[in-house]
Amino acid sequence: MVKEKVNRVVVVGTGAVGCSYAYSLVNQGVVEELVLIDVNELKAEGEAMDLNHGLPFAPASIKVWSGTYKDCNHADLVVITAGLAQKPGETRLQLLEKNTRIFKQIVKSVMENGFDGIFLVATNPVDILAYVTWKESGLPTSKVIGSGTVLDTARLRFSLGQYFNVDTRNVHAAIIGEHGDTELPVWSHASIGIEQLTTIIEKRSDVKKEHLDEIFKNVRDAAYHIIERKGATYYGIGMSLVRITKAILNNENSILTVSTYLDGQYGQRDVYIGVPTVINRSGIREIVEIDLDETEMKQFAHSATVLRETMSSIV
Ligand code: 6V0
Repeated sequence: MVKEKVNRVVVVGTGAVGCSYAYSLVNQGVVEELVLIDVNELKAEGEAMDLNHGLPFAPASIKVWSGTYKDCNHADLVVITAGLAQKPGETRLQLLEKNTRIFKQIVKSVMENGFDGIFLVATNPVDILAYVTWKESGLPTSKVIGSGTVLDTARLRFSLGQYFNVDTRNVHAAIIGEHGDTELPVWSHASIGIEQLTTIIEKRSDVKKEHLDEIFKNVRDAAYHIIERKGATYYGIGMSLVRITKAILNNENSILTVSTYLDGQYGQRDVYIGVPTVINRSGIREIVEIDLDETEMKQFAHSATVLRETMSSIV
């Protein structure tokens, strides 16, 4: 009998982010098999037990277990959320050295077991750790994806939805660049429903560019604000990772601002950074190169330079 192919996702790192992702995945019925791995084996085991007890209420049947790197052999997607989290006042880039060491070990263990699927990286600094994952894995760039500015874009869409009092899903706007302090909003291509934001600003005296700048600042600094209050951020990223997972496993050709490798696009080379990309079952199908205005282009180049400089110290 031919064994039917099932979608298997392996999550490495069952901390707050990994578990929020797993919980959201189970609740949305996205995969058939979910494997949890953590250096703290008991934690992974406990999380698998807890998730299993909710399965009678899940929308689809799913097998969840705490596993080992051997389980990566048949995995379609390995999602890495392992590592150390950002401490209050600590920048994402400061986490770099500690998490790079952890990543090299994890990627090696995954690859040693014959993995030939797609890596999705969430650990910070995500752009750099996606680059490290690509280098260490030897996989093509299309198969190594960072969560990039998908969460930041979601935060912007939520905040603009609040500002204009419309459904956040009708807000079309994006944050690109580093997932961090040098990221930027692409105001030149934002729209509310099908109306360009630039037109709305010209037309409506109550909508001011200063308000939008303030919204962006709050989005950019959202992680700091949340960490000050509750110590970590995890639900938003958990759901962002599920969104990317669906785009991959359901072969959606969705456009999401993930972190991907640039090889000349946007005038940049040899850097992983958040840009709009078309994602499907093969991973990154293509990078969408939108025409940025002059200011945006400069900001983007600055963001890429900061990432490349930081990376050169470790890769
Ligand atoms: P956490 O709750 O401390 O969980 C981390 C987990 O990783 C723990 O369970 C550890 O035991 C485990 N771990 C550590 N080393 C290893 C290893 N070698 N192998 C396997 N597991 C290991 O952290 P949290 O889940 O809150 O955050 C995880 C990462 O996600 C951090 O780097 C955050 O900064 C990052 N985030 C990324 C976001 C994004 O938009 N990309 C958003 C929020 C957080």
